[in-house]
Amino acid sequence: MSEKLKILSYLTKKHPYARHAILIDPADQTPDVAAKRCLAAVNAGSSMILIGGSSDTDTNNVDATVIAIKEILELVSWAKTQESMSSDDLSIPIVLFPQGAASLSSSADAVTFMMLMNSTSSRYLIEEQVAGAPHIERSNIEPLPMGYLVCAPGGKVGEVGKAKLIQKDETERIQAYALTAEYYGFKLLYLEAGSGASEPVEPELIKSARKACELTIIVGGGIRDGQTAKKAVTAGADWIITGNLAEEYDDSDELQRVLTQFIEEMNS
Ligand code: 1GP
Repeated sequence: MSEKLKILSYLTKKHPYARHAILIDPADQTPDVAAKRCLAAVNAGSSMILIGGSSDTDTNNVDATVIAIKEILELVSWAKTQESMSSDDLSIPIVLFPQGAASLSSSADAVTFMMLMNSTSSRYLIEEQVAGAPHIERSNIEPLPMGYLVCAPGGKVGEVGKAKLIQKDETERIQAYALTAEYYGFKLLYLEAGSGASEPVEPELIKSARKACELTIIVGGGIRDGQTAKKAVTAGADWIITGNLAEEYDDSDELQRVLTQFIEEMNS
């Protein structure tokens, strides 16, 4: 298998259960705090670390955050090897989820190479991607082809990305987008309600997208507890992303407990 498809195959591999990823916004926390939160998440059973935000991220803060997270995970992984324990559970990919070409870091493992499909701006449909592609090629980070759809309420990313939001009852519209994503050759489809959204993506929208395509479906925005995550999983989500949830906890042990319960509940 090509080295470049390593993370994509990890993400798209069919699992009997849904997986959780923690989203770290480098604009909201120091690299040190981000690293501690990621360690708690990995210990709780999270399967990926996403790094991104819809404003105030740049190569500097993204790079510093990725490096701090890598260091803490490598340290723990090394300690486990010394104790002859398996370190498999710690080979968790660090994936950029960038707001644009200016917030890339060559230290990450991969980047969601995405089209904000329901944007009305050519900037988010194609221009940022063209600006970022040569940087990705030079850094040797793996691009993950992804369709990105912002659903109501949409939040900041909906505004910044000039999205024509997918409303709760627009099941046919989301099906058409899911098909389009598949026809374009994307492998992942991210259904986003916006970070900190008052309501998550409507489960009927997830169901419709699930019916329309075979893509790996990622759902995030406004998910704060395991029961809400479970509804998204039952509707067809393969991955659940939470960002704000972890930011509520400064104590790593408490965060680990909360996320352990969250992951258990979402697959119960
Ligand atoms: C935002 O979907 C993510 O891009 C996560 O949202 O911060 O609301 O968990 P929350």
